[in-house]
Amino acid sequence: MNELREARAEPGPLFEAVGAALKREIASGRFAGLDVLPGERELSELLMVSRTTLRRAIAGLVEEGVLFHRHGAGTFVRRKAPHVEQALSRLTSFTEDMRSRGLAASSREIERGVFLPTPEEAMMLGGSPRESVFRLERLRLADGVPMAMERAVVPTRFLPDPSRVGDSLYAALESEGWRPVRALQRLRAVVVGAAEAALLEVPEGSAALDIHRIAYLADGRCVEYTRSFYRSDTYDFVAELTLSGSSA
Ligand code: 16G
Repeated sequence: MNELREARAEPGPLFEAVGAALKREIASGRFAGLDVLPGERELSELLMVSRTTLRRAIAGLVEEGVLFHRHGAGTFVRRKAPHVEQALSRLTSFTEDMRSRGLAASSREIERGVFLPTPEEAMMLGGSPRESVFRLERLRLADGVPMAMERAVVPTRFLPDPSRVGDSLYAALESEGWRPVRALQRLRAVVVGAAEAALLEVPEGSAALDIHRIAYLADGRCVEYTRSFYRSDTYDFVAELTLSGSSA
């Protein structure tokens, strides 16, 4: 931490110099395998600065998005998220998308169970409000970095045994013979609130894509309604456009 100590010699307010030095350390990969920053006491002793100065330096880096707080767990270094280009014309699953890019897909489950649909879900699925749905809300990660939050609902008649849904919802639907073949998707830009920001590990107020997907079987029945929030810094959705009436 010699470099951090040298921060004291830099001109300007001390907390800014400490912040800049911490940033250099992070960029050099010092905390790479660790993710969580050492505790306040340890850092302030190493830097020979007061806890107040350290706190101001850390607050500045949180504002810049270099660090983030996780309630009750400490201050973490924001990991660099993979950047993904996603064709809007292909009906693929998150697991397949990540795998095809050599990234390891994983999920953190937030909610899973069989429920009666909310009025919005029943409407989107075009079904009866009395027909139960399997609801699965997950944080989706690529190489351990949060990319999106997804809340999927599937009428239980297509998934009679939801406990068999493992890492991939589409794989489970495929094994039942109900994999969707067509989908309508609506995307719009939103700003994430505190709860989503904490899960997605982005600063509160960051931009995200709010995506609604309604997916259908070949016979036109609706099999899935999913609402997702995709981090806008990790995803580019790419659409191919052709001249109307062109045969190409
Ligand atoms: C994608 C889909 C989502 C689908 C999920 C299945 C978008 C915007 N969303 O993330 O609707 O439920 O894939 O992924 O593309 P899984 O098979 O890995 O669970």
